[in-house]
Amino acid sequence: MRTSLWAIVLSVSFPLAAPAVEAHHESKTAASPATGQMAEGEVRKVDKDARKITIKHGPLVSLDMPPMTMVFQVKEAAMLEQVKAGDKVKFAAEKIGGRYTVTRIQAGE
Ligand SMILES: [Cu+2]
Repeated sequence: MRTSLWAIVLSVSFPLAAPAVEAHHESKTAASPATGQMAEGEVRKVDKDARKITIKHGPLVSLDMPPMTMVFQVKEAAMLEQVKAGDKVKFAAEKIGGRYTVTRIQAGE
């Protein structure tokens, strides 16, 4: 347990140690419009092997979808480590390659 905690500390602190790289990216303002598109939902099932997540979601304005329970792909497998069944989440989804894909997700408080 100690070892993995230390690994997390290392990986989190590393980007902070390189602020010069970030300064070159002036993309913060360009990325901000997506922030308003986070939808609310509740995780029903996480399938790490298939890289899928079942979410009971509220209205998805970006996908023109009413509230429902459905299965999404996830963009990165690591996203499934951040949430578990029963969690209330905020997430963003896009249609990528014909599949509804969660591009960002965070557990709600
Ligand atoms: Cu849906």
